[in-house]
Amino acid sequence: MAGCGRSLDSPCTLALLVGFQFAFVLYFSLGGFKGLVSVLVHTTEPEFDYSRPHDVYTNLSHLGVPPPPPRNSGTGPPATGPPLKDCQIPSPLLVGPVSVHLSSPLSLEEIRQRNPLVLPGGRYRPPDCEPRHHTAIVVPYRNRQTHLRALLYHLHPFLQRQQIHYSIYIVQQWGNSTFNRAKLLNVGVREALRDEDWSCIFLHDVDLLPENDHNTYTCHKQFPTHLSVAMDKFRYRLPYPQYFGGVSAVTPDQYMKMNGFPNQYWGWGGEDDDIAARVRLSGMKIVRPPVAIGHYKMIKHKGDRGNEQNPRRFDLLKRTRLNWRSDGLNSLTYELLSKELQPLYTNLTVNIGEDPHVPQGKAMSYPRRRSRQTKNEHGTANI
Ligand code: UD2
Ligand code: MN
Repeated sequence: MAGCGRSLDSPCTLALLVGFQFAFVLYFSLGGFKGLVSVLVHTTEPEFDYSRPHDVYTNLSHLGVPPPPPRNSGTGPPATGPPLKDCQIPSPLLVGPVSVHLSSPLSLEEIRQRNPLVLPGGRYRPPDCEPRHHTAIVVPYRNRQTHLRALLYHLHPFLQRQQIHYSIYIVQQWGNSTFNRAKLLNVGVREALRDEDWSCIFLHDVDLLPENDHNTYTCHKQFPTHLSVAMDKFRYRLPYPQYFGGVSAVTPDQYMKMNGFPNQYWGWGGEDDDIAARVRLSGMKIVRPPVAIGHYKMIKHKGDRGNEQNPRRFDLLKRTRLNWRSDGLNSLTYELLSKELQPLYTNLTVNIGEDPHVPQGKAMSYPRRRSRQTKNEHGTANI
């Protein structure tokens, strides 16, 4: 070719060098190999700008009011209005990233005032459209008042914008025995299903706050879902592929199929991995929202008294394959001490029994139960 000699300063060699330099700069400005791949092979991962989040109460004043009922002629059965149209998918009220305030949440009364459409028991149904999803949110709980207020402040407006029919259940472990998260979840699922034919059940840590309202609190038809895929605590990455802790969701059918959750994990750890193993052993798999959507913040906290690391968790996990059919929903026993419809949640106080590995009398010093007529932390009497 004319002009393309063999010497280093030939125009061809120079053009080649400039070309390489340009490619090199482009490669790194696109974020290396990963970035290059995502540009060449167009990925469907959605993009959100988390640096400019919306207030979590945005659009709440736009929640529709129900159409007025038709006038009654005076005789005959009360008139019912025309059926509501189905809620839109996705909800037109969604805003994407929302800001999360972790410190000094409002009082329960102030939160109630900011959520006037929430009914006693922490229930909500969109007033102007027929919801397509019916979700119970079950929170295992003991002695985390500040976290509970932060969760309620955040979750109510978040869920109302999603236009779903929902209710929040706080399953409070009564007494001084070791905490048992998975057993409390079993109780919550069973009690919630006594109330209503929920199509989806969320298992929700009290200290996790979702950061993007496109992360809808609904279930996958076939498989259990793990929602908290990107937490600030783990630098917004999934810590390991089978991870199922934090926030997850099952349909009642999926829950029955895996025989619920284990009852034998007393203390911190292991139960989430057992649940993930049950999903696999019962022939299902875990599905997840994209990392860009499944953002959560966890309220920082120390370990709780009465929820020390469970030293038996590794042994238990080795036996999940043998135990999952006999330990779970079909072996669940508990005593429901009270059920109260609080303004922002349904409170279930339950006696789930004692950790069999802690000798009696060595449990932590919570006030022991004298009679069934005790006061709980909400100041209401347990019946
Ligand atoms: C991780 C998991 C959690 C669970 C736990 C091991 C994440 C984000 N979460 O949480 O799902 O698998 O490890 O058991 O990875 N709780 C109380 N009172 C107590 C103790 C616990 O209410 O005294 C409840 C509360 O809802 C809390 C949850 O149990 O969020 C999990 O306990 P944690 O927050 O102490 O454990 P953590 O953050 O290591
Ligand atoms: Mn936590």
